[in-house]
Amino acid sequence: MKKSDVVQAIFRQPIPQDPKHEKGLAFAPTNIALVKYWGKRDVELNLPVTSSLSIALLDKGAMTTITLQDQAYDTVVLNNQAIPAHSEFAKRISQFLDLFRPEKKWHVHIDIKMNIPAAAGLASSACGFASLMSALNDLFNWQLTLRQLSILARLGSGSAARSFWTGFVEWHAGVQPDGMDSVAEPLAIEWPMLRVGLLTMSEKQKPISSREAMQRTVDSSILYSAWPKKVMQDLAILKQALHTKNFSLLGGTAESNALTMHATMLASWPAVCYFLPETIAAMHQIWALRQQGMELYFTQDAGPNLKLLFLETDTHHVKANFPTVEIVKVFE
Ligand code: 2P0
Repeated sequence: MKKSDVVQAIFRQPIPQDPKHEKGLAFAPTNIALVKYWGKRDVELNLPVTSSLSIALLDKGAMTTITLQDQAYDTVVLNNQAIPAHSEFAKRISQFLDLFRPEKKWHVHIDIKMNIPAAAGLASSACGFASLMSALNDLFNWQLTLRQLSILARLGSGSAARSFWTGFVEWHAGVQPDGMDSVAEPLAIEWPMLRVGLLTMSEKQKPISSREAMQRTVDSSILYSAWPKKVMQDLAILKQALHTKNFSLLGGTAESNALTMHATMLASWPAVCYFLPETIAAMHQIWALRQQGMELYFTQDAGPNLKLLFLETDTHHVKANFPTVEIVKVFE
């Protein structure tokens, strides 16, 4: 099954190619997985081995503007910087656009503004592809549903499937080979006291992309066989924590899930290690604070930075212990 087959199955008719507005514009929030997506059962369609569950960061994400242009190529600007056409990033975007223009009749100028560090493990591809997909939908007035947008954005980047909603979002792994059931949906649970703290150790480009690291883990880590079981358990416990508003259970489950994911990576060969000395030092600081009774947990994605998880009542403690932390509300 190819990506273009999925696009065809969703549109069911020739894709409308006439823009309805001068510009397509959309914002998508980035999302932080509390139970992670790590490993694909279908590399072409970005179909995951397991389901995952994330929380959206309300006002952190990507704003994408698409304008048609009278050129035979696309241009991409990220945070006011032109991206070279031959770069991996620009090629990935153009190939994604090709799915929606079988005859290559149109080309676009894409302006992406992200208020998160790109490629430092802060899910920039998630909000990037989600906002790109929504902006295309806006430009051509395709009137796709959020479910359809989630499936289509997943073809660009797996975690983008979860970036169409705020709050808690579950991406169902699905079982169908065409991935029509591998779609995200929001959970009807709010937790206004919940806070996420972004603890940035490095904004440098990561040493290995999450896509490559994920594949290497699946291909070479002996620990990977335990991962689906761990995710299944953690998803059940996390949902229980959400329903009962048990913060220790939420924090502990998210932290343990992230550490297990990184353990599977460390057992890959060559080893995938996203920890910097500063990452480990911060972990020890968090564990020491927990020993003193503070309800503070962390999660970590494919980068050296940590995301702190805590409740509003601990905000001043967190700020006092981590002066550089950027605190983000996750509910209005
Ligand atoms: C997640 N990550 O659940 C996990 C945890 C990183 C660590 O999804 O190849 O950029 O585009 O499907 O979505 C990052 O991987 O990978 C990711 P592709 P993606 O958030």
